[in-house]
Amino acid sequence: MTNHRVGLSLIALLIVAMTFLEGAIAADYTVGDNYGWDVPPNNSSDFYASWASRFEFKIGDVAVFNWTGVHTAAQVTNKADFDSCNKSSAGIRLIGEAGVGVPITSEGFHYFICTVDTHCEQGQKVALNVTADVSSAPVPHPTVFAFTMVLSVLAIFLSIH
Ligand SMILES: *[C@@H]1O[C@H](CO)[C@@H](O)[C@H](O)[C@H]1NC(C)=O
Ligand SMILES: *[C@@H]1O[C@H](CO)[C@@H](O)[C@H](O)[C@H]1NC(C)=O
Ligand SMILES: *[C@@H]1O[C@H](CO)[C@@H](O)[C@H](O)[C@H]1NC(C)=O
Ligand SMILES: *[C@@H]1O[C@H](CO)[C@@H](O)[C@H](O)[C@H]1NC(C)=O
Ligand SMILES: *[C@@H]1O[C@H](CO)[C@@H](O)[C@H](O)[C@H]1NC(C)=O
Ligand SMILES: [Cu+2]
Repeated sequence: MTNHRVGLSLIALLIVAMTFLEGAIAADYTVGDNYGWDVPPNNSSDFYASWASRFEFKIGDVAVFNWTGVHTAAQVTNKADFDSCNKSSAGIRLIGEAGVGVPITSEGFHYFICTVDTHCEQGQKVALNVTADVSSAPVPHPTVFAFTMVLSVLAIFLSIH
């Protein structure tokens, strides 16, 4: 077994370890914690802003919108439409059923509103400030992960032969 091969397999193992680690670092955030996604309590229009300010969202995180009753989670593309609760915003995207998880795949602000009645105007809206921290890069695509695994196994195989 040459030093060269030992080095190669160590690098491969490191890549595998980092791949797992990156997956582990990505976090799920239930918007509003136990309160969930609803018209804010006590007319506190800054409820979700103060919730969001407690976290540093990273690419790879997932925002979970959990609700009971009649609500929606919809993403709008810009701050003006977020500020004005614009339900006819160009590019508005309805997210899905209660409990839906929205993977965050890019940095910058991500804007979500409820489109039911005046819920958004009453404060059922949240802006997530997402940063691309190098220590928590995007969760690798399964294909990339599988490819890395194959390469690693190959490198280890070569190193012991
Ligand atoms: C919320 O605001 C409405 C309208 O201003 C008011 O009638 C109501 O009492 C407020 N509720 C609370 C819990 O402060
Ligand atoms: C609403 O306000 C009341 C009275 O101030 C407080 O007891 C309650 O915890 C508040 N609810 C939430 C969800 O913050
Ligand atoms: C989602 O909401 C339901 C009903 O309020 C609650 O039982 C459940 O624990 C919530 N799930 C999360 C992840 O907060
Ligand atoms: C809402 O969005 C639509 C489509 O982008 C736009 O035409 C309209 O002016 C917006 N309304 C407000 C109040 O910003
Ligand atoms: C968004 O988050 C970044 C990194 O934490 C911070 O530097 C920036 O000031 C935030 N932007 C706003 C408008 O809060
Ligand atoms: Cu709502």
